[in-house]
Amino acid sequence: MTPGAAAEPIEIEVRLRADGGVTMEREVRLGLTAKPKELSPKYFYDERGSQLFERITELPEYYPTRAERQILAERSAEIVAAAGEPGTLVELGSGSATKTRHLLSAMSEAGCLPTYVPVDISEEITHETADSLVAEYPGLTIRGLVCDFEHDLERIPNGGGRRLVAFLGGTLGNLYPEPRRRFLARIAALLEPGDGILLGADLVKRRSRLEAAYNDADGITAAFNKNVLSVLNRELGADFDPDRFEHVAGYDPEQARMDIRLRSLEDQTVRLDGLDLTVRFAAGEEMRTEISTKFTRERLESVYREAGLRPAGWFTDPAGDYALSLASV
Ligand code: AVJ
Repeated sequence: MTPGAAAEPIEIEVRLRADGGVTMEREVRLGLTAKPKELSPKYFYDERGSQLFERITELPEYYPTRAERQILAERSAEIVAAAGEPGTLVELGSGSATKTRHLLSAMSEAGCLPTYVPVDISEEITHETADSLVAEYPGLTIRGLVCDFEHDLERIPNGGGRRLVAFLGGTLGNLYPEPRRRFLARIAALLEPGDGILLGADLVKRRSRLEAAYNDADGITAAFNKNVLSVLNRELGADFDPDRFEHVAGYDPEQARMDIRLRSLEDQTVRLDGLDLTVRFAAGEEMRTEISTKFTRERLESVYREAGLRPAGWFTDPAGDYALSLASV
């Protein structure tokens, strides 16, 4: 053990800024008064939205989660070796850390008792996850951080040894190019020489498969998409009627991304009391709720370079549907 290191197996720092919802108010007002209208995908994930997303990950059409899990299950030892046998795993958006266990196991098998730094917005989940992980991995040290890593990335502690910062799940695909570059550049600024980033990304493939993954036969993705309207109803005193909108998801090959929208089925007026705002939707008008960018290896490597990162490893599932890639500074 490092001399002077804290003895407690679990330490979790909470850095939630109570902004009273002003960020959401500001963002939603901007999005609903823009042309075309747009909402941020981060508002999908209330309790119901998170449950719907869980169901999406189990759909036969939705391959990314299974592909990522397969790569971690089969190739974690290679990934850990390629990352230079890090002693600390930082995970952005750790949640219940189901997939992470493969990496932690590979790190322990490589011979060091790892430090795990889960970074998540939910304090409850982070505590639960920490408790079960220390029970499963004797000797594991946890230095968690409860925060919105979009804002508080810079608070991530440095644990022992090399650090590997994992950003799994393909969430990077939600970001537009410029915010994406800034986000990766901020991670790059945190890394010391020898540290690395491990990023999950969905890959370009046949349009029919991409579109099927976001237009499942059971309508779970449609329900997930429309759930954002219920979130606005509750959080901002709005009166959206989800039945007056339909789910639309199409692949834009030019931008290499899925474009996910809600289309107004009729001329309608929506009131948001919390914003003192009234918004009109024309029949057929579409409001974007998410983009989900699909990458090629070449594209992702140039995204890395633009952010000051060096590509350092590429791991896909056997079908080549999804990639975990490594980069370093
Ligand atoms: C969680 C952002 C990776 O983009 O595929 C799934 C979210 N949206 N179905 C994705 C999502 C509709 C998902 N990410």
